Amino acid sequence: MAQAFIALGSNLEQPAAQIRAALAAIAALPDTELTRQSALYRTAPVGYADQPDFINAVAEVGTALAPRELLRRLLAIEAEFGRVRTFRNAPRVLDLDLLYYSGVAQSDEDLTLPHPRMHLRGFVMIPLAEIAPDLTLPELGTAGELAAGLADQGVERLETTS
Ligand code: PH2
Ligand code: MG
Ligand code: MG
Repeated sequence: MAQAFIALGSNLEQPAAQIRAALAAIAALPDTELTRQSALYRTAPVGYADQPDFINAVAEVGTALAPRELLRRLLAIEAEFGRVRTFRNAPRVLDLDLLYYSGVAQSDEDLTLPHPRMHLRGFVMIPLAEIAPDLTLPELGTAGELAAGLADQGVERLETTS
């Protein structure tokens, strides 16, 4: 089994409920086990500011699916949840990004691993550091170290249980 991390985000149509349902959909993937999940976080929009706050979370899975097959299934879950792609960084009911897959470093047109911008984003690194503070991004540092530098990005942990 490989270890992988997935970022979840939503800012439309009851985002917290979308994220909880998406975690269940990930747990139900074939040959895949949901091993850890972060709390839910309320986060200020990054990139395109004129849209509602997001709910974000990060999940860890153990999986026998290859990276591209896992990505294909994540995109299928997005579609099943009614994701409509309009413009870059637009509001969305569900975004599932493959962040990291153990032992894989690649920069392909359809999939770059580790995710090339994850270390800049508080809405990714702060939930990731909650469940995997020692995960090391080559040449960048650990998730815990990187998250500590992003504390000013408007990321608030929600105390409600999922
Ligand atoms: N996703 C984006 C762009 N901006 N901002 C927040 N707070 N959360 C996101 O998940 C997010 C974003 C593109 O995928
Ligand atoms: Mg994204
Ligand atoms: Mg995406």
